Amino acid sequence: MDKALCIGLIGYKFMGRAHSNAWKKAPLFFDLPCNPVLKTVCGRHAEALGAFAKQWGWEQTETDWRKLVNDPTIDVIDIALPQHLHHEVVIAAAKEGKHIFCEKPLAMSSRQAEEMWQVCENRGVVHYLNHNYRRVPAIALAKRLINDGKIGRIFHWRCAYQQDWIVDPMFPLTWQLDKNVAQAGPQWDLNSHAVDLAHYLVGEIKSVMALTANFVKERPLADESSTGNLQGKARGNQMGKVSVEDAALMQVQFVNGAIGSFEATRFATGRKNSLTFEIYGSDGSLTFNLERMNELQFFSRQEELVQQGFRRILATEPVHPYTDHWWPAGHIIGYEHTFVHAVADFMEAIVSKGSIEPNFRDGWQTLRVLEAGLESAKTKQQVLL
Ligand code: SOE
Repeated sequence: MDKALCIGLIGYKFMGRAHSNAWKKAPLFFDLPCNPVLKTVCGRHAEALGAFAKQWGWEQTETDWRKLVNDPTIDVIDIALPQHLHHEVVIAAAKEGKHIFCEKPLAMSSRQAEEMWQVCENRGVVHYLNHNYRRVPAIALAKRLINDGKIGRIFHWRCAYQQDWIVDPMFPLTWQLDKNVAQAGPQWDLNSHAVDLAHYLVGEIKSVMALTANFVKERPLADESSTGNLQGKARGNQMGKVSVEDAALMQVQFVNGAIGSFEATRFATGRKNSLTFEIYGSDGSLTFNLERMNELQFFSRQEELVQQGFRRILATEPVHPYTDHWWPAGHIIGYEHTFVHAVADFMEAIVSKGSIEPNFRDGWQTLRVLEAGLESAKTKQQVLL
């Protein structure tokens, strides 16, 4: 591992921490073709940024993202910002020839996403969109079983991504609830993950019918210095309008004939970060629950009838995707490991001059589905893609 890859990270809250951890851990657990150097972290508030850099081992700080993007010593721009800032940063970084690791959702619209994808392709830079759940070992195993024909023809996809962090009506109006910054609510934040998984595991979507709901119309304005980690404090008594949906339901048809449903909400009281999916096919079925992320439930019609039934595969054996890099067989891993897997695959793609998925093309395709969902909810009509 002689080649150094200098990283410039923009953003230092929840995702900034998750990404920093991944850059640090990857060389300890993976035999990488290059060595990531935590060079510069960028953010607006110098003092908080300095403390973050010290804690996570970033060599230097920068408060102007344009200077970071123009810095010739930087090889990779890692974007851990809210989505309204992605487009401008990606276009500038790609034009400087930087490889890009970007948090989801990719952009504010599929039009922006398409431009980001095209500019990256034209400049020949590696572009990765961090739908990290593809790199949960149990989900990568589901993909392998599907590819190996164990499920047969897929009939049904059923997915629910449920959280409850804004169920309190006095939870403040953080950026995630502001359309100008977030574009949409759980349809963008949560269904982007779910649609990415559906594309990965089932296939392309050709039509959408949707419904959205807004349960709390106004909330106290947020004290921005207190936001982060899906938390926040009110600035005072002043209220502001919630401009995104609180929940979204979609029903879809896939190109391959399967049908599917998506449920995304921040109002599922008691559900913290629950992502579940079920896939039913002609030869077998798979179900997954992120709250038990090391497990995959598998039903096979190939087995003798007398012993058929859903069985739990613990995806922690050395034969399972990614797991041989961690602990001895049977030892579970967690949320943060998926970011390490992403960073390791991304570095491999850069050094081999290859590509990685999901990338900005995948992000564009996902945003087209999410936009179709919002349009359908508005017009109460089915939208064809
Ligand atoms: C908030 O809903 C959030 O942090 C998402 O933005 C992440 O992508 C997901 O991994 C956890 O929940």
